[in-house]
Order: sequence, then C-alpha cells, then structure tokens
Amino acid sequence: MKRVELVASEIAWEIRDGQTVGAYGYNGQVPGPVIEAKAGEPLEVRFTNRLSEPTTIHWHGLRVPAAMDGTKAVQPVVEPGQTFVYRFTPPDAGTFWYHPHTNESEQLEKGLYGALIVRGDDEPIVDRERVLVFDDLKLDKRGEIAAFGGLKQRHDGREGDVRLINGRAEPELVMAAGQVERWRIINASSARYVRLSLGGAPFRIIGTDGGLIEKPVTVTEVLLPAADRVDILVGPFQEGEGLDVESLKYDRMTMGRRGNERFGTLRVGPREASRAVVPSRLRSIPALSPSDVAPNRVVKMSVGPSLRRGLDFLVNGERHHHDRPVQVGELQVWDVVNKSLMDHPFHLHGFFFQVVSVNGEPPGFRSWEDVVNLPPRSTTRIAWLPDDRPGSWMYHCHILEHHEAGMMGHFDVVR
Ligand SMILES: [Cu+2]
Repeated sequence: MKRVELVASEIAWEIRDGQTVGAYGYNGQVPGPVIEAKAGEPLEVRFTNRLSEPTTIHWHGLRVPAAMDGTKAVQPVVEPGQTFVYRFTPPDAGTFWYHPHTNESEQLEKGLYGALIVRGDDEPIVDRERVLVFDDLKLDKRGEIAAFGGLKQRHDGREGDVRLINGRAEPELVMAAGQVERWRIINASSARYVRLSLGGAPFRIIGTDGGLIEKPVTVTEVLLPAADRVDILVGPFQEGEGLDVESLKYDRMTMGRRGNERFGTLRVGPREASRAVVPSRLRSIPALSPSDVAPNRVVKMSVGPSLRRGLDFLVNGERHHHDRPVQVGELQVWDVVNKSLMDHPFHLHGFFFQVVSVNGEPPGFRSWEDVVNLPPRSTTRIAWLPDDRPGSWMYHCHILEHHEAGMMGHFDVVR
C-alpha cells in the first residue's frame, strides 16, 4: 500500500523569479506533488482541505471505483478543515492527473492540479524522464489572478497570457546531447489547446491518455486539447541546439485569437552516453469494435443563445443532461456529435475509450483515451466497455467554463 498526504491551501505561487501571485496549491506548490504509483498496487491519498471553500479531488483518467471519482455525484464535498481518504488501486500504467471537481473553473486556474504517474512492468528504457504540466494563467494589472466571468470567458473558456510549464513561466529545460528523454505531458489549462511543437524537430509519440500505444509514431507536432496527455520521446539532439517548446497557432473558433506562442525553451548541453532502448513494438491494443458497427447511443453537444445566461452549453438539448444507464459488460458505441461551430474536448470519467472514427475516417493509430477533441460540426464515434464498476459517472466538455455552463451528461453504470 502506498500512502500519500495531500493538503490544499492558499499559497504564494512563484511563477518566475521574484514574481508571486496569490493562489491555491497542493502541499504548498503548483503543480501539486507528482504522485508515483504502480499498476496493481493499492494507493491511499489522505486529503485535507485547508482552503476557505469546499473542494473534492477527481483522479483524471484513472479507472477507480465510482465512489472514489471525486465528483459531487458520488461524495459529499470536503468542507474547509475536513479530511477525506481516497483509496483505489490504479489498474493501468500511464500519465494521469488530479484536480478538483468542485468549483473547478476557479480552483484549477488558481493552481490546484498535479500529475499522477502509474508505472507498469514493461516500459521503454530512456535516459531521463520528465513530467511537464502545461498551463496558462490570466493575471490582472496588479499581477494577481484576474476576476472570473464575462461572456467572452463563457464562450471561449478562460485563457491567459502567462504560459507555464510545471508552474513556471517559460522555463528553460536542459538536456544532454545524444540522449533520449521521455516527456509525460499534461495540459492542465482551463481551456487552451496546446498544439505542441519543438521548433519543428521530429519527436516520437509513445503514449496517450490510457498508456502506451502499439508502436512509436514520429511527428513534428501533436494537439493537446484541455486535459489531454501525451507521452513523447525527445532527442537525440546535437550539443548547442536550442529549441522552442511552443504551441503553434490553432483556431478553435473562439472570439480571442492567438498565433504561435512559447511555453519554454530546450537547450542541449554537452553529450552524454545513452542507454535508451525503445522497442519497435510497445504494446498490443485489440480493437474494441469494428468500424462499421451501429452506434447504440448519440451524444449531441451544442451551443445556443440564452436570454437569461447569454449562451447555453448543452448535451442532447439540456444543461447537465441526465443520460440513460449503461449495462456492465455491454459494449458501448457512441456517436459524439458536435453540432456547434467551435471545438470541444470530450472527457469520459472512469473508463477508457477507443476512437473508432472521426467523420467516418479512422484515426491515425489506435489508442486508449479519456479525452478526445471534437472539431466543429463533426461526429466522433467512440467505443468503450463498462467493466464491473457500477455507480454514478459522467462525461463532459473539459473546457471548464463549458462544463460549468452545463455541457455534461450524468449516467449510471448498472449491473
Ligand atoms: Cu466545450
């Protein structure tokens, strides 16, 4: 049994040398501590809330029992001063994260998030591993976290001009020439999409939300919508190279627009020996569903005008949709339809799915996911198998402001 203590409290967050902002942190830091777990080994997290508002912790991507999912659907909130003990056994190796599921649009922005790494027996051997949590922060003129709300923020989701890796604005990373590193990347932003590029240099994708993929895929960029993760192999590079760790321009059809933006830099130092061994075959992922199978559910995400609220974010025409139950062991094939004119990152709690097709086209490679981007006016077919963890679950858009505005569905898994 692995035991971890987490305490949420108000902190001074040092986003760069000499610049701090009033924020929230787990164990006094942003991101919270990296929680290291082993697949199949029980984990106990004793969480104490020292904030002046209630909170809960959601274990994003982990296939936990329903009662441990950290939403208000399955547990009472943890009030100020209270302690709650989360207990579960992570079944899968991969790059996961934890964050509040109560007033999340404010609590995540203020700094409550951290990585949870689950290790398996059979991982590629690399020279070094880094966990890199991307985020952005919106500050006001005084340099404090800006006020929340407004129609633009409701429409676009909240983005900020301070771009952070591991809680620091545009840090410099240094790696040795000749070596290969594994970067576990988490996008903890409220809304921002990171279209990750390393100055155009190729890198290899080896894992996604639900762990390793079948074989490395070489790319020069990868899109991480809010809440998404990717594991990549970086290098080898030549000594003296300098690369921008940046997000390329991506238009998700928001009111605000951005160009290429830097999150950090990578400097390549003196050469060191490499012991990296990356097999050509990482894992096997059998297809859950043939691509021509008929869907047994349609989930429609839409955005519409509202007299009272300005804009409504809906699933199947309602805010905070109550969807039909799902039977344990019955293959789910869902058509997730984005009727709106903007992108939304769809997140399913507690279960991995496979993307079967996007507008009828199969994805580039098979993978396990808990977040998938839904392009404007598109249909994404996903397949997933509810294993025996009955209870209340949910899916939602992971642009936190859209989620809060009602773009979510509740459903039960029943025996
Ligand atoms: Cu959305």
